[in-house]
Amino acid sequence: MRTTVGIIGGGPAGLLLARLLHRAGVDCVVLESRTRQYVQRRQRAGMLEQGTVDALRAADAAARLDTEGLVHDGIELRFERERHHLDFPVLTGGRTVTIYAQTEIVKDLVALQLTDGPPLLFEAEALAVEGPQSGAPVVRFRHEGRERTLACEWVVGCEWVVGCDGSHGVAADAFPAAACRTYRHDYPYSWLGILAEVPPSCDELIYAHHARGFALHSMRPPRFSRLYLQVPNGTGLEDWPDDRIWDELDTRFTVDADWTLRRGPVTAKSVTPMRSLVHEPMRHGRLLLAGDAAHIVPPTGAKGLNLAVSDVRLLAMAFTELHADGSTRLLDGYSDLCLQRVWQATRFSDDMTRMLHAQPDGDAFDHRMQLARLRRITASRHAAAELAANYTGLPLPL
Ligand code: RFL
Ligand code: PHB
Repeated sequence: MRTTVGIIGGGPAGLLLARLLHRAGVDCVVLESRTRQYVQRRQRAGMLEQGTVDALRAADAAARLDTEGLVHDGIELRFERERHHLDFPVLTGGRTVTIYAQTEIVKDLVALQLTDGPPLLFEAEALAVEGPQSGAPVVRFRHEGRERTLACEWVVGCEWVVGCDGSHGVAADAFPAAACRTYRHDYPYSWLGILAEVPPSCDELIYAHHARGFALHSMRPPRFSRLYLQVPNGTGLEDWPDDRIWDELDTRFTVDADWTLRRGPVTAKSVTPMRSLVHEPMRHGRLLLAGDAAHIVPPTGAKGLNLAVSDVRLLAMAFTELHADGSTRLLDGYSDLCLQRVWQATRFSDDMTRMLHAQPDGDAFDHRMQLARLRRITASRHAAAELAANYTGLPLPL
């Protein structure tokens, strides 16, 4: 098999990149280690920046998003039993965000690619990227992994390889240690997330700071609520029967107002550790990284998927330019351009995370500082506008 751009990973980054390249006339192949069912069911993000929605529209992949996505004009902050609404259009000069699940984006992009797109191989696990500094890097992969015989190994000869293979992928391993650096921070807590079959108890997302820990109310409308609780690292799901989760959510969302959390059957449950990670640079020779393969942010700022989309928007522009006139100008600038935005999103996600979570090793002073930060945001239009500008998404650095 030969192709111009070999894409490892069929998550949102790899699938959107393939769609954009295909429309620009650049041929590519996507290798995805999991099954179609698995990638379409993996519960993750739900909050899309305007730029992400625009990118999906530009890729002609937003038909369902445009009818089923929910436009939100803001978020609610809760602390000390009070509710505070942040009005994004007022604070940002008209910007909004959209609630549409990552599972649905993946379903939409997979369907488009299988109908009229470039090859997308499921159960095709990349094993290694070889020769990233040569003129023709190679991805070794195993297709239909259950057979596990050497004869099942194919070789894709690519002019470029893009690692969109998430935080546990193999593409980043092809960077020589001397040519890269990873910056990492592990937070001392995790999120226990549930999907519940009950209509949301709110019209906008609620970020709640509570002495017992953070809680977030999100949604997968019209029938599902998506909720998260801060829990200690190492928490096992066996310690959290559904009633305990609902009781804890109730406590953390409590306000001195008439508000009730609706309960319903829990259909999915998982625990995710909070961490930040940035891999620098994002290019080595003819190997480029995009999305979670290059950077992870704690989900408190809802930035991970949005960053993945902005990486591939830049990459698609870069390959289109190369295809049109042979210029590698944008490909040469790709890593530096992306990393500017990545570090800003990492900073914002870190600020939100530290401000909203109970700090297990914090003292009374630290807690007062968190409350002072929250009060400042609700009292100062300037402080609120700064949060809103970051939450709704900073512009692409072009
Ligand atoms: P993905 O989605 O992990 O996709 C990578 C794909 O690569 C495949 N793969 C391989 N394929 C072939 N060969 C190999 N060797 C391979 N190794 C891996 C994997 O099977 C997979 O299909 O990365 P991508 O595309 O970069 O997308 C990133 C997003 O998934 C991620 O950043 C977001 O989900 C983060 N995130 C959120 N982001 C937002 O922008 N808004 C949100 O509201 C939001 N909420 C969240 C989140 C992430 C969460 N968790 C679970 C970490 C909420 C949570 C709880
Ligand atoms: C989600 O809907 O899953 C979600 C929304 C906002 C976040 C994190 C997750 O900050």
